[in-house]
Amino acid sequence: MSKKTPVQTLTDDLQQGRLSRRNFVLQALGLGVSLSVVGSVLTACSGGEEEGGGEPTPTPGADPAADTLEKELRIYIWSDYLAEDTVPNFEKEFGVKATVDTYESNEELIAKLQSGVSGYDLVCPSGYAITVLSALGLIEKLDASRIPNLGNIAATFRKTSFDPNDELTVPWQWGTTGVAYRKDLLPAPPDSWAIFHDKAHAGKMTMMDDMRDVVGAWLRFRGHSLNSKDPAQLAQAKADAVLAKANLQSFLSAPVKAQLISGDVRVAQLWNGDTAQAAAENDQIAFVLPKEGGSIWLDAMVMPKTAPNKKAAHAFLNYVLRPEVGAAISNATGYGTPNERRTRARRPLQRWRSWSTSRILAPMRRLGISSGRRLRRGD
Ligand code: SPD
Repeated sequence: MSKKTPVQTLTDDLQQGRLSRRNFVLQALGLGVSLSVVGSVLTACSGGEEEGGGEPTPTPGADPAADTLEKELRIYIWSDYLAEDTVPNFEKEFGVKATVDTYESNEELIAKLQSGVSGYDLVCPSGYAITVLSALGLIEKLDASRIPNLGNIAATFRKTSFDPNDELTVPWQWGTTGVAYRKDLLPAPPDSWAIFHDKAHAGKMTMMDDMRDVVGAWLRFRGHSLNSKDPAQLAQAKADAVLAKANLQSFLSAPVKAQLISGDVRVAQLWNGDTAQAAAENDQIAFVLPKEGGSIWLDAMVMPKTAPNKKAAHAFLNYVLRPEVGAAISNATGYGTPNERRTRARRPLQRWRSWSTSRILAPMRRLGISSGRRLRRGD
């Protein structure tokens, strides 16, 4: 009889109710299991124990404007994920001084929150990272009565796998992961993840500093699900990733934009919006979803349990859900807004015409991945 690995034992203990979700996460991370795998196991074993780590801290008053806000707000968010005036306009209108710090990966964010001393009021993880933060009891339920603009969110972005009861999250932006490339430095657009195995571009390519997206790309390359837990499929994805690594300049996410613009990098695994931002600086930059498929993801704002300024945090969430504020963020970032309320402010989105949702999602539809249904983690 084959012996169980420590991870299988943990998973069995979680499934059989011998281990709490929180202890599962702590022990699995201690064994070096990646966040994305931890998130997948938690989602697969969801049900029973309540997510969100218990009762919310009460926030008095039903009217968001009824009581005085704290004077400060601290936000921790991905780089290049706000419009220039999003925070200054909030500060002016609400009399709150806001600080924004940035990170480049979900792992960086989770490590900061696990340290227990972040002092942040709002953070913006991707779906699978929210599952992990929730199981660790690090995030707080939101007080919906303080966010009347929740009604502006399209149904597609509600009741997600990582927040099935809409208690923890306010969706921020959604996008896709594919390949950014320099049209003038390649003979033809790369149409497959195989480009990263091509020695002809060795030293001129990067993949992202993102375990889920890198492993996901190589799983898709072989026709497997992004959520595969099959050991043989994962071993093959690892072998493909190691093969690609020999050709990579580095593993780099948003900061690769500067190298794409300069031409130091000509092929980069990247998100559509960051690619659009780079293309605004250099029109030789384009984006493609490989024929094997990429990923579609959703990032959402959540409030850490330790947030010192909870009322100001709720006020900010309600503010960014105004249609014109959401549209301005999308205009600046090139990503999709989950806000479905129409606004004239959406017109400038034409700036991103070639990056439009329908254009980007067309190849996904051909692969049977439709934007018209609720998002599931890893779709
Ligand atoms: N510049 C902001 C990019 C945000 C990307 N978040 C998505 C991560 C998907 N793994």
